[in-house]
Amino acid sequence: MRISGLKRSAVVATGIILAGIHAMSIGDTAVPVNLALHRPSSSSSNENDDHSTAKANDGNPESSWHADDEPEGVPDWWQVDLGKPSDVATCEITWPYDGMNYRYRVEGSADQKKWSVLSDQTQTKSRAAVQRLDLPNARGIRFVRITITGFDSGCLAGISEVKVFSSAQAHP
Ligand SMILES: [Ca+2]
Repeated sequence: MRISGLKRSAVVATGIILAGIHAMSIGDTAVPVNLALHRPSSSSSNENDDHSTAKANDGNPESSWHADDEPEGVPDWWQVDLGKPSDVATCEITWPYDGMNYRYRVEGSADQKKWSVLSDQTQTKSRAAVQRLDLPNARGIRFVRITITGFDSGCLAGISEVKVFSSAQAHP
């Protein structure tokens, strides 16, 4: 735990020279750590390199992953590897289009074999570009997968940004 704490703090405190213990206390108590940032990602399909899977967790809401639109009628998904099992508390998804309805499901797994539904948004009417979800049952989650089950005509299957947090501090 001590080693992982130092690693997280090192990321948060980039550019700031601090003693190890001091940095750890700042990282663990004050600044929420996005567990998904720059972690390895994969997807069902990919439109092109400009909209690669990595664009959905590069920290930039202006860049986005786009799925290929073929074959039609098959749900597309995007997945991130957090690197180790974590107790996840919240997830924030930013869609490429504001004012459009995306329907989706968030699933989690420790091993990519057994998956559980962390949040079912397949019936949502929301048109908010930024969706913040509480995930009360996300224990020991290493892989987070978002499956897009439907969306308004005029937009496409894709994600601008996914953030995953292990504490309630996630909400800005
Ligand atoms: Ca992005």
